[in-house]
Amino acid sequence: MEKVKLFGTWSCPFAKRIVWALKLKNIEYEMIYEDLANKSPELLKYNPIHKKIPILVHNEIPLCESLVIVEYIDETWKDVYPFLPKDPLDRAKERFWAKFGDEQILSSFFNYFMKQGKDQEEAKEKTLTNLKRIEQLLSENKFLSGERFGYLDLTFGWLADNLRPLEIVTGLKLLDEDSFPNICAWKDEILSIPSIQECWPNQEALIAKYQETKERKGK
Ligand SMILES: N[C@@H](CCC(=O)N[C@@H](CS)C(=O)NCC(=O)O)C(=O)O
Repeated sequence: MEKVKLFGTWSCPFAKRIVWALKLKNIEYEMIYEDLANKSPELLKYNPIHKKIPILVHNEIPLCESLVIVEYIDETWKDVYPFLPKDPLDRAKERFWAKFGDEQILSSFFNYFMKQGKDQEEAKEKTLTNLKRIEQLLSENKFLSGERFGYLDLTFGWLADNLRPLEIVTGLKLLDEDSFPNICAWKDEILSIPSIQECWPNQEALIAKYQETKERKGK
């Protein structure tokens, strides 16, 4: 009998990758919500190096780093809804873009909405330049992984669910339909997948969370 536990928070973009991956593969698991201001002894024991979530504990063995966890899930439950393509070259390409997204886009995206002045301008420029590459990737297929939602879409899920709440709270507009039609259509496609819909983060709760962050920073 498989025993799967996920340590995370409801809003962590990295933990959401794992929630979506488990849902797509129909894997039962126990969710353990962490308070990152007061990390549990289990979190510190299971991830002593980075002390971060998400952590997947499979039959008492902990795994850390969301991209590693997604691949582990894919390889372990390989018969149900495979995420990565079979061809090694296609797999390598998806891994390249996933790494690029985490290293070059994710933090500048959040910085654009959270920072001010010059830092914000720089973050905007970097994010838009790099998102243009993602827009291009989507010019041939409706998903980043091709005709079907896959590994690369999972890794970019943070973009789909955080964009609107952040735009609402800050009053800033990052992507519009004219300049980024493919990414805008991709966001809608993702939401039309029933398993994703079921665990789509509550948008009102995300808005409230970002509003609270904004007010705290403004003080
Ligand atoms: N590269 C990591 C990033 C994980 C991460 O940054 N998690 C945040 C929450 S969203 C965290 O645990 N932060 C706690 C801290 O930095 O002390 C991954 O992909 O899993």
